[in-house]
Amino acid sequence: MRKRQPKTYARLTHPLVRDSRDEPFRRATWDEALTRAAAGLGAARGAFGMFSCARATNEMNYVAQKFARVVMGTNNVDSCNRTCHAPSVAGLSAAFGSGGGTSSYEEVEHTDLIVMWGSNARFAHPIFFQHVLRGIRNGARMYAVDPRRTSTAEWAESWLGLNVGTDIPMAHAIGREIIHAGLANRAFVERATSGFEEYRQLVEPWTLSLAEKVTGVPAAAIRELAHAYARAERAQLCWTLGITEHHNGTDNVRALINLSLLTGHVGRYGSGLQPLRGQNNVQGGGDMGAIPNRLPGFQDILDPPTRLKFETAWDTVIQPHYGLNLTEMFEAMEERTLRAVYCIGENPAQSEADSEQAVRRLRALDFLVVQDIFLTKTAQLADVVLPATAGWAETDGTTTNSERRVQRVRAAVTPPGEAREDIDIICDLAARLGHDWKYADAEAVWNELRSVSRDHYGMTYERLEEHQGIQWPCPDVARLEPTYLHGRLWESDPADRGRLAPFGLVQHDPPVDLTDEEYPIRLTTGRRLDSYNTGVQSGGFASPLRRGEYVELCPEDAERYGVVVGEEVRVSSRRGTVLAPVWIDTALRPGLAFMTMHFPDEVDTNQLTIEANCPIAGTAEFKASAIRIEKLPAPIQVR
Ligand SMILES: Nc1nc2c(c(=O)[nH]1)N[C@H]1C(S)=C(S)[C@@H](COP(=O)(O)OP(=O)(O)OC[C@H]3O[C@@H](n4cnc5c(=O)[nH]c(N)nc54)[C@H](O)[C@@H]3O)O[C@H]1N2
Ligand SMILES: Nc1nc2c(c(=O)[nH]1)N[C@H]1C(S)=C(S)[C@@H](COP(=O)(O)OP(=O)(O)OC[C@H]3O[C@@H](n4cnc5c(=O)[nH]c(N)nc54)[C@H](O)[C@@H]3O)O[C@H]1N2
Ligand SMILES: [Mo]
Repeated sequence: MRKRQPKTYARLTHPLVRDSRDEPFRRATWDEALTRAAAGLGAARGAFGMFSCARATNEMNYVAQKFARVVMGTNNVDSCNRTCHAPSVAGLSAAFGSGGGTSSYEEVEHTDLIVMWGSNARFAHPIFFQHVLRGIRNGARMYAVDPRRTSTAEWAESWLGLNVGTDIPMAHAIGREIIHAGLANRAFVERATSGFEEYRQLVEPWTLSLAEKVTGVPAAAIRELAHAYARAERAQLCWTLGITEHHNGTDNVRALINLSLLTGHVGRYGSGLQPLRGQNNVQGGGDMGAIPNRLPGFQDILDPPTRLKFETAWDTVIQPHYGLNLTEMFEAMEERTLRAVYCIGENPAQSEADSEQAVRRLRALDFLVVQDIFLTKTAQLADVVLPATAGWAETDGTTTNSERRVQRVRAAVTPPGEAREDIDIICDLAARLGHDWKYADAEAVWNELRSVSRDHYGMTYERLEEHQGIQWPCPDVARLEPTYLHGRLWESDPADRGRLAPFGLVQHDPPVDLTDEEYPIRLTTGRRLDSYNTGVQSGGFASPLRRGEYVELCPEDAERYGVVVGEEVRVSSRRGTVLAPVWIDTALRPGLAFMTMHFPDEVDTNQLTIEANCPIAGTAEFKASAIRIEKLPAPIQVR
């Protein structure tokens, strides 16, 4: 067996440039690198896109989107939120008008029921999971809905091991059962929602026995979850990528939200909806406007008074239409209408579905600037590489977590070499392109944001310090709002209740990449506790836990293929082939395999995944590919 050591990346310590892509990089001064970057980007006005960093601060994301909108005149700005929770934001916005998770971590400790749906929080959100465990200790019951019996599921009272991509049948059957058992919260449905009758008709065919057939979960277990959720006094429904990373991710999210509307488990202390966001600041990146359809404060670009407010504040003209999202920017590269990219702290060469295609598109750009803390595979494709300080521990500012809590972060260690803060680099580039923004420090950026975003206005740095972080919305400098959103839905006066929350009328739509005789195994991909995303940031430390990449199979499948732990096999999908050693895991069932995205330099899992995107959110179906596994011929014995 070949020994696979995860690749380690060295921190970037000085700028790198090259005259053509065939040449190696050479070290450059900041002045030369910035002049080149400004020339290359400036020449691409009208065909420019920006990827902004979900790990860097709010202040950095605010300045980055301002660079795209003011300096480059475009709304083409996005981040890895697109590969991840964009369907949650789209689904929650459609239902409630705002895309944030509705409750706080504290409420998870004071609830009666926790449903972890398509979420392996024990591995991926270990801090949040501490709150879950406290909730369980306080008497909450927990259910896990996941094709794998994950480490999270091991803590649950009941594990519903559904087939990949059958969440809508499961949710609809739960909804139907709640209605038929007379457990719907009729009063809430009437006062706060719209479209109930259509929803009732939509879910009517989804009997427990039909759902059992489609999902593979026994009818009795589905019924039990339906009754437990509807009868609970307070309930938290948490979901993550098992729901969103599908070609119909937004529909999946709507199907879950429907259950909260049916039971009134939203808008009250202890009852809510929690999409656990991915990176430390992916919530903040979107809030700061580093997305193509929203200005800072999650304000709609299509709204003329909103645009006017920002045009006045920034002395500019804002394009009156949505920009391209990350997925659409990659498509525009193919069509050659997007010619230059400024990529800050993202590694799409390894994180995009069908990575071979993504790399080909990045290579074909006229100009690529990468600003990162490591020389990633994406950076290796660039014309100019700019070394940044890390948003964590090397930079002052704020970040916003999954419960919408804005918290201060501080520079505590000296950055390596000539690395500079993201904000300073962006501002220097802006200045070279004719926009002289003067920010004394991160707080000055934050105060500019406060002046244009009502939801953030009440959060001065001083108050953030005093309260150890504050959740948005916080429009008032003297008051704090409730920890949960949408309390208005419970108001007795219809005028205070505002807009009704519509049921999502969504249909089951199985994964695009069908399994068949040639590709008989369903591959789902995700995370392990010991590694982070494309491995750039977590590859550098030794861990007894980290065992590199494997294709994980259940014992029955391993036996069927005649393979043992550590044996290298060929894994192929309709898009590509990789070699990976086998791991045997009883968390899986026959016909289901699991791989991570953590070791792309050793095993490039995303050569296998399919770029089938959710038409509403642009998120790819990372969670469902069809593969085949082939045993390699025995090596020739040399005597
Ligand atoms: N240790 C660690 N933590 C991380 C990260 C990391 O790389 N490493 N990355 C961060 C990021 S960016 C994110 S977005 C989050 C992601 O956090 P999670 O979403 O919890 O992580 P995943 O492992 O990608 O997927 C979650 C689960 O979805 C299940 N699943 C697959 N298909 C389906 C399906 O069809 N239906 C259902 N119901 N479930 C399904 C998988 O079996 C898996 O257990 O984690 C964050 N935290
Ligand atoms: N097969 C498969 N693929 C997936 C997924 C999956 O579940 N399965 N999940 C998807 C998801 S949810 C996500 S979020 C994406 C993640 O995809 P990416 O965001 O492309 O991958 P990361 O490895 O998180 O890259 C983060 C980069 O940010 C840099 N960085 C960190 N901090 C800073 C900073 O302060 N400033 C700057 N300038 N740079 C910084 C790091 O060095 C690193 O290069 O992957 C997606 N791809
Ligand atoms: Mo993510």
